[in-house]
Amino acid sequence: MNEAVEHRTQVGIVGAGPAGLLLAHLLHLEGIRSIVIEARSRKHIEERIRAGVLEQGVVDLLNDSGVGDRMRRDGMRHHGFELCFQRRRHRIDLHKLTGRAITVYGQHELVKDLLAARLTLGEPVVFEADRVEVHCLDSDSPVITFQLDGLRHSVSCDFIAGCDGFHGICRPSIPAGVLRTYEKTYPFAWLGILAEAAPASHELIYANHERGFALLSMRTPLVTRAYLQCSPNEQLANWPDAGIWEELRNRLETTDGFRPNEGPIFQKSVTEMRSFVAEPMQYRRMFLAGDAAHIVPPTGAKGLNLAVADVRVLSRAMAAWYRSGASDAMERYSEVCLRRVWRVQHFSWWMTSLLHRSENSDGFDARRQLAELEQVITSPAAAANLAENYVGMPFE
Ligand code: FAS
Ligand code: PHB
Repeated sequence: MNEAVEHRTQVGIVGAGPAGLLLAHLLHLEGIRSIVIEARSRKHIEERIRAGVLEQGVVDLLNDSGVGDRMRRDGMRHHGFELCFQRRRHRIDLHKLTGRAITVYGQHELVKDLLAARLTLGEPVVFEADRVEVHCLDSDSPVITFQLDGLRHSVSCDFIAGCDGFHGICRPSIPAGVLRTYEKTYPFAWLGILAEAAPASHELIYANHERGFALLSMRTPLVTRAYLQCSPNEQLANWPDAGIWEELRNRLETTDGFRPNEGPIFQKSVTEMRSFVAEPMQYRRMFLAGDAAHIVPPTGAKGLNLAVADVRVLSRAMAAWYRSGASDAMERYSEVCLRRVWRVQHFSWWMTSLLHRSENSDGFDARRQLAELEQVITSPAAAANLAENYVGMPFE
């Protein structure tokens, strides 16, 4: 094997999703050098359609860190959303209940903003890195190696941030016996679409229906984002546009005549549903952040927001270490992040179990759900609990 090209940096970041790119940016603002190593192409990660809702705290962090310009211009600030059940819609007034709001802004747009900031600064991002591996995790200088254009590269770091998502290599590189993992799978998935159709509602609508869950969201005033509960191994070939619109109509129509606007569907995907946590979120000088450490069902719109919360904690802990050598924040990284992770795990599980119908569930579950939905729309305390979790708990 030909010799590797040697590099040295302070923080090696694996993965250029929201977690990796925002961490790199926050570290830059603290004067800390990093390199981001990404397996896919720039085009792929900028076009990968995923999350759509940002918590108030995340919006504030992005604005405060100087990457919020396009989000302020194109993002849609929402003061509420609607719950739809028994063919009636009921508004949850987030702003009245919490004084805060959410912003609808596609994750791929945020990735574009973070990448543009990184590249404008001339900071290193490696795309299409092959055979990425982490080494020397028990040393004070862990190493990331990768192949690029036939050349092997080796990056020595003070720290590694594993921001490589659920299917990445960092978490599995932690020695056996160190991690405790917690997992729950769900007997359904989400079929997601993007369509050239003006959203029929100016706010999101979450529907509990006997045929299954549906969500009407948006990306722009002319693009509808929508989801349908489907089976876990759904084949997109079984879902022509007409069938998708028929099912969305079935599940979202209300007695006052509301129905979704329809139009050409230009993106379809199936998202599996799982709850997952790996504890601790660190091993020696490697720290896991975002989906590399935890996964939530997307019902509560939390995956991306939790990733941001992790890297906010990690960047501050690293800044303290470089500033004064203090390591207590680094040592407490998992403990601090996991408090929010488990709060969000519960909320995401709760919202999923409130709105989805399992095929093998008996009538009890359906009636239980309707009773809880009735309570949420009639009890200010129940509505406030939902609203506080949905807009996002304040950062510690
Ligand atoms: P990401 O997975 O976004 O990024 C990880 C990055 O690491 C990727 O760019 C990947 O290419 C790279 N990588 C992986 N292995 C690597 C390796 N070996 N070497 C180098 N790079 C590597 N959340 C919501 O709130 N709402 C939603 O509607 C929603 N929809 C989703 C749909 C799908 C299909 C998926 C998978 C997730 C969805 N999520 C949703 C959750 C999602 O938004 C995540 O929470 C968010 O992407 C987390 O960001 P990261 O932790 O950066 O992980
Ligand atoms: C989205 O717009 O992609 C979205 C919105 C709310 C969710 C999940 C996804 O709960």
